[in-house]
Amino acid sequence: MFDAAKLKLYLVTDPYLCATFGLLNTVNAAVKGGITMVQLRDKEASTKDRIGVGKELQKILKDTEIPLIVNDDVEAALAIDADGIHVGQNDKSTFEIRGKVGKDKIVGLSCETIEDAKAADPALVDYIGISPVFPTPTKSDFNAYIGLDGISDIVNATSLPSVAIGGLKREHCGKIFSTGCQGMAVVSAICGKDDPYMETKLLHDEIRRVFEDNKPVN
Ligand code: TZP
Ligand code: MG
Repeated sequence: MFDAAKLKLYLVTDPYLCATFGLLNTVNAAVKGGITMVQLRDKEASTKDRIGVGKELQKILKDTEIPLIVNDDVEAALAIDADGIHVGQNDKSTFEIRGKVGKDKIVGLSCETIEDAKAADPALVDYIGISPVFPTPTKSDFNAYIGLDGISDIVNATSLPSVAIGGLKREHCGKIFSTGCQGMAVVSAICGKDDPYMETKLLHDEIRRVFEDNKPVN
């Protein structure tokens, strides 16, 4: 049974943005700062390379409760026995993905519309990624951005837990969580920052503050 609390602060890695500080160093710092889940996302890499990086990430995550999710590449995810896989609407069907990874792996599915969310089958999918909230240079292949209001509409269209992504920064924490989704996923709010540990910690502390106050911040 997937624990939706893992979605709270979800780091999606970008090898190019992370290049200066290093991908592994960035994830290490983010783990210390308080991320709750991490996704290995590298659109250009080979399966072999993803397996190599994935294994290194598993060493970093070894003594933590932080799941490692692999973007798109089922073969790499299975080869390293990752915790799960994240796919988009244009990837293989979640029926096929679930068939390949078995019942125990986490399966995430990107959804850009209410229709996408309604079509996500809770028997096959563990969580949905709602995206993109705002325009972001980190992802270009999307139809329209959905804004904060759009998140609630998609949240309300499904019983699945959800994580919002796309242009999210610390100042959005309050509003993001008041939409009803369970988490925020970020790339550039952590990757490519001079101090990924501090950026993560500030995000983590802000999310905790939002939860403690139980009210949105401006
Ligand atoms: N999926 C939807 S938007 C996005 C992904 C991977 C990129 C988000 O990057 P950032 O830097 O957090 O805006
Ligand atoms: Mg994909």
